[in-house]
Amino acid sequence: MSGSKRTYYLTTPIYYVNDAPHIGHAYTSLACDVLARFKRLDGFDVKFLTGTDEHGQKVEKAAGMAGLAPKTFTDKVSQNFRDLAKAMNFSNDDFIRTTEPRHIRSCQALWRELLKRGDIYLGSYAGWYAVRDEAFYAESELTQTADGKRVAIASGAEVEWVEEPSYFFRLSAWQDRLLAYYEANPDCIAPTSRRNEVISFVRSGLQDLSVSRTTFSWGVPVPDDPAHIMYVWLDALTNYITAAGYPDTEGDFARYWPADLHMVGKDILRFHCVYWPAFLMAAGIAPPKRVFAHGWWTNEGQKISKSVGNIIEPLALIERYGLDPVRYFLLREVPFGADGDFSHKAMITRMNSELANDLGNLAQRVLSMINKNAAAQVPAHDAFTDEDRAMLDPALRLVERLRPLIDAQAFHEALEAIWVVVRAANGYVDRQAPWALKKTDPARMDTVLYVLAEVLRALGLVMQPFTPDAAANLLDQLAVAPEARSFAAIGRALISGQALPKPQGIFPRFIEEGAEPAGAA
Ligand code: ME8
Repeated sequence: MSGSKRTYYLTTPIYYVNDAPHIGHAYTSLACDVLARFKRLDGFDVKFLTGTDEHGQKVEKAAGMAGLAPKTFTDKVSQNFRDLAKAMNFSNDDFIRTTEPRHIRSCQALWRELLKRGDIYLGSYAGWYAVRDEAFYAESELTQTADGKRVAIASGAEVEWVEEPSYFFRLSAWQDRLLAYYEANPDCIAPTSRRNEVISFVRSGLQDLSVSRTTFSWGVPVPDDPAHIMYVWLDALTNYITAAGYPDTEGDFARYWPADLHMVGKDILRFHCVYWPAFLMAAGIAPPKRVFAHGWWTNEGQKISKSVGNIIEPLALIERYGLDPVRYFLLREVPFGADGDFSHKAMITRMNSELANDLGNLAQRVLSMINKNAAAQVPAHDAFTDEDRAMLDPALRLVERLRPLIDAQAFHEALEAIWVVVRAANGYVDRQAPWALKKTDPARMDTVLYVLAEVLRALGLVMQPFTPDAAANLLDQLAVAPEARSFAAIGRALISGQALPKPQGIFPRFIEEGAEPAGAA
């Protein structure tokens, strides 16, 4: 154990392997990655988990369509999600697959615990099931389409009638305790609109939940009754404790559980905020501290779907715009929690006006002036004027400003807070006009450039979670030592006389094809 370091355990949903990863998957994991990096830089002992959800009818069907045995299929498709994590520069500490032995052991241990405590009983199920959502629906949650199909109102997924022997989880018995848990933990579901949605769903009454299936076999066998496999959501949710070491409740489990945050899309709120805390409380395990449900992306105004054929592939975006601009865009464009629309026009505007013009140009101007006029060294400085202080202080206090915003998952506000400083620095350069001071007052020019170099250092530090490569590049150009890049090192000011490398751009402009001068390329 690493002593007294505060821990922070956060998770992404584990993604179904029936599909190739798309922008929505990248988005959730990106938000977690930024949080994980922020917390590590802020001195926390972080555990960041992601992975793949590989059991259930939906995956079994997809394997069948691909003409492969489920295990062969899931081995192949799970790798796509690992590749995505690498391509997006995600810093996850673990990648869990629900087909792993550690997970099967964990699910079966949880099952035994629930059975022992009387919260699981054998019965039979007759009702509606949507394979696409892997969810049971009550009659009142369904509607009929124009062509006579029965679909879930919430998701539009088609349902089928299922009748089979089934184990049930006594969810109905947990209604009051769930409501008491929400009441006692005001931050356990965010944003507030989602919290209200969950509370009103639970208030409306809960029915016992079918937690096993017998009509197919791709799942975790129920202990001592292998004709049943566990309902895929009971299996999937359990991943969060498996990765913390369950059923061993010492070591990592004692250190990291309860999780600080489950990040999810709004589509899977009920599973995480109703079923999951009920399963855990029923097994005598503490529920997670917080679930944040973010919004959904559409593509140029349209719902993203395989059948429409408008899936946005993260790899194609990265290839076109570069990784860090894509990471920046996704968290800057839309208030985190709300739905958002992806458009190439918006991507290019953010990339060019904010990254290239505001921050990229600032760094380029300052670093090349230092290179040319301050002997390629961190400049010397005199006492700071009030204007220098008014520039420096908010920059050096950015981490304090960002902490509560990151804890609230308000990534867009965090970036806006950083940009307040970026814009102030551009204004400061214009007003101080260091190029003009070169002849009239070179010592003052040095001080101004020193202030700006310090501001760039602060910006480089706080941009690390969002745009890790570009931030590292900026800090390299300021010769900030690797051990001086944590947030605790914000007070380690640049030392005058330190040699600096030759400047290079950090955020290139995006030039649209066809926008080049005629004859170019
Ligand atoms: O639900 N916009 O897996 P899944 C934003 N296996 N986010 C999106 C999105 C979009 N258009 N589309 C998908 C499952 N997502 C289960 C989870 S967890 C114990 C089991 C993201 O592959 C969003 O995070 O269908 C959503 O919750 C998740 O992908 C669903 O991924």
